[in-house]
Amino acid sequence: GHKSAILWFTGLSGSGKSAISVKLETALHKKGIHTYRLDGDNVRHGLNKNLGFSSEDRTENIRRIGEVSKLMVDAGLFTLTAFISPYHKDRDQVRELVETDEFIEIYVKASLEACEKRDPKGLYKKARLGEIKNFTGIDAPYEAPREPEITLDTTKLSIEESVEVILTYLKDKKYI
Ligand code: GGZ
Repeated sequence: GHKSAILWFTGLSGSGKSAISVKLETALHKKGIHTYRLDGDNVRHGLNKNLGFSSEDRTENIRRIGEVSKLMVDAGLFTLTAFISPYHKDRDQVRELVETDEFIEIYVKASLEACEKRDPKGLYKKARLGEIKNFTGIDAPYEAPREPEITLDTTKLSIEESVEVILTYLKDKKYI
């Protein structure tokens, strides 16, 4: 058996949140653990398609994702969320929705410089040119977690190594 929780990834665009959560999900499936992964593709195009990137909309985006994640944890799923979630207060609000051990904040740490260098979708370039406004790290803030359960420096760790760090945490804390 296992104890379900929200694995809340937070970090800049291009930090590696999605890639790590995808590989972690595969690893959990191999252990027979049921999961659900929430990311921009299945949330911002559906449930939250009326929301943009103003601070108010980001807050509402995270609030809804938090509420959905709570329902999924109640259903016994490991819920993996991969959103920038730039504000302390929004992440802390999700933390408070569930039991203390049901919220695992994972800070996917990479400098703006590193993320901008990766720029897989060319969004930083567009933001620098002013073609995208309110882009996190450029002209919108990112508040790094102060006491995350896990920090992954993706300028030093590979995706696989980051997944191993999380799996070790989950085993040590008897989630899996
Ligand atoms: C940040 C933006 C923006 C702006 C579009 N700022 O690298 P991506 O493309 O795939 O991930 C980013 C994603 C961020 O959405 P989230 O729902 O995670 O954001 S938040 O938690 O702050 O609500 C990026 C793309 O959407 N994107 N415009 N202005 N990222």
